[in-house]
Amino acid sequence: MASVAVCPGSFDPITYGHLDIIRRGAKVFDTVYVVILNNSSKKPLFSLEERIALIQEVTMGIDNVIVDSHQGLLIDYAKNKKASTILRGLRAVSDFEYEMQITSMNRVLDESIETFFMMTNNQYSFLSSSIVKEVAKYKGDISELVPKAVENALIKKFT
Ligand code: COD
Repeated sequence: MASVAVCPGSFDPITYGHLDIIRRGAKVFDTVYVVILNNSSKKPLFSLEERIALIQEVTMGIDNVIVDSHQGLLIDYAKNKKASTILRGLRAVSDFEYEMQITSMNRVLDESIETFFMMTNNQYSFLSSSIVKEVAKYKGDISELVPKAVENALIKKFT
């Protein structure tokens, strides 16, 4: 049976850290749904449509990646796509508590769907969408942190 994973996030905007997890996940699973969901503790800078377009552009060469969005629970989306796995990235110990909380909650909602974690690539261990937005806001160089399309979109946002 084909393996299906869901890689969920806010992706506001997608960074090289996210992209690394998506690329590596796409080598492990037959299909990876990259899905934008609502994180109620975050207020996005980019609209849903802008975030989808950016992810589509930077994942264009990865054939088994599908970009999508969902306005509800992650676990319902995963069930609907018949996914066996939720794929998340882990950077530092600071991610652990939050990830454990949402993984446990998702397991209460449906214990048949497993969450797999991939350790960040060392070079992206400090990288987050928030830090990129902060640097872009004050006109710092973000070319090593995000793909060109995202860099241009951020420059436009803060001009
Ligand atoms: N290196 C490796 N991984 C990274 C890096 C990096 N540099 N940066 C980010 N990541 C990983 C994150 O650890 C995460 O796994 C993924 O990429 C996405 O990160 P974000 O920050 O874009 O997304 P989040 O954490 O805001 O996503 C949270 C969700 C939107 C998935 C969550 O809020 C959710 O599931 N919402 C839907 C409602 C729901 O089902 N809630 C119940 C669960 S409690």
